[in-house]
Amino acid sequence: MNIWLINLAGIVVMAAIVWWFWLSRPQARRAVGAGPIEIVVDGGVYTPARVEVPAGKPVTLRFLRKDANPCAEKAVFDSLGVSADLPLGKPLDVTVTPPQPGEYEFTCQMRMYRGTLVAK
Ligand SMILES: [Cu+2]
Repeated sequence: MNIWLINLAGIVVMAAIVWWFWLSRPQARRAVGAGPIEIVVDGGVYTPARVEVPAGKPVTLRFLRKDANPCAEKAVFDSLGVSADLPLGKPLDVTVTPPQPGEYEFTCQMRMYRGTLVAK
């Protein structure tokens, strides 16, 4: 095979990896209801990855981690000063209070898993 073609294939794969982990924007969205909001941690994505919540009120997110990869072991709400260790296969409730309307990101410690709290 042509060496340039091989290089090109490598670049395409790297671009796809960069896009998947750092650039893609999750579209899933769910409005808050009563009780904890379940978020599944698996396959490199939080499901749902976008959660609408009321601003100024405590909201409980129930993380269910199915991914054994150490990459998935933390949920960090950087802007809210909250960090949680997620047990594998066991739900963990994390309560946060977004102080005002806006978007609050939550991620794994390496920022590969990424989700957004949308406070309204
Ligand atoms: Cu990670």
